[in-house]
Amino acid sequence: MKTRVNSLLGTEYPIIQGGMAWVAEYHLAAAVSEAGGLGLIGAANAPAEWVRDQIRKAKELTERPFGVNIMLMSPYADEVAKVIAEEGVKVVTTGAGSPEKYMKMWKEAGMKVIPVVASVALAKRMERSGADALVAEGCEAGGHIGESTTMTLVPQVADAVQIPVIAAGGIADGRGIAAAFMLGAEGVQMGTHFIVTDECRVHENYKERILKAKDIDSRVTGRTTGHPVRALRNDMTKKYLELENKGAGFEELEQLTLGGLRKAVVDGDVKTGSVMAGQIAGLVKERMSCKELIGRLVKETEALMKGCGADE
Ligand code: TUI
Repeated sequence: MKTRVNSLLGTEYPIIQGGMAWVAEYHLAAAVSEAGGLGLIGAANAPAEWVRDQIRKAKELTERPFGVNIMLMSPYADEVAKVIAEEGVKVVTTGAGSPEKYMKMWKEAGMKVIPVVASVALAKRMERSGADALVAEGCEAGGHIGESTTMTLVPQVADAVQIPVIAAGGIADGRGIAAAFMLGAEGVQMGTHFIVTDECRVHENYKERILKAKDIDSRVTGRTTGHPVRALRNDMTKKYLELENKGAGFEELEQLTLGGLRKAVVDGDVKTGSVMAGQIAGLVKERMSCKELIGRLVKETEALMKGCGADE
């Protein structure tokens, strides 16, 4: 499992943990990096000083490289963008927008910049503006999503750019990783499976909801508002979709999800909170440490890649 992504990130394996809002805090990020992947701290909607504190705490737990994910719709995005450069973070990934305006500052700080894209058009734009690699995220992913599936997006992005492509959305085991490689990716980003690891400090109810999820248990809310979000079905998604079908407006729908992720992650309210997770939740059946998970992923992938020229 050696690709251009390992050398770019300075990690043992080309496996990135997604920068999940509220979920991806420093304990998880440091554990993933210690296990040979790239851990990410999810800055989400948090203020810049919270992010600075998280970075410093992660550094106390690991000397290995880790990154920060910036959610570009955050009101604090500008400040967070500066803080991560000041703190010497090695890798930044971005979501829910275009990070062009920060690119010069980050490159001057020697950072590796990896925008998450959901289209070929944005992929090309990001390459032109100096991105080092891309995460091509299909709509099987949890949270805020684009239109295309991983199966269709990854090969089209891989054909459109020269920089390495990291596949995300719908990957939780070695079969998914090997498949992503076949589609032209040189690395993967995974979220859902990392939520149930021992080092991930979300509420037990959140983990249990993922472990019990079936293949058809996720729902996409917010298609009508232009902010589609995938989460596991519950009272909240049911009500949201009913209202959406009745033509409810943005304000009314927003009331249903306001603070919903915090409610699920911190308070364990998986009935009315927002249990963001990918479609692959149905495949996630076991808890383990980040080290065990990454060890298994690597073993499974390498077994499948034998005969594909990987070790020849
Ligand atoms: O960003 C994500 N996933 C997220 S962000 C998030 S925080 C949130 N919380 C509550 C409600 C809504 C969001 C939860 N999950 N993934 C990366 C991603 N980026 N997926 C899709 C995109 C994307 C979409 C459109 C990136 C760029 C884009 O267009 C930008 C442009 O300017 O063309």
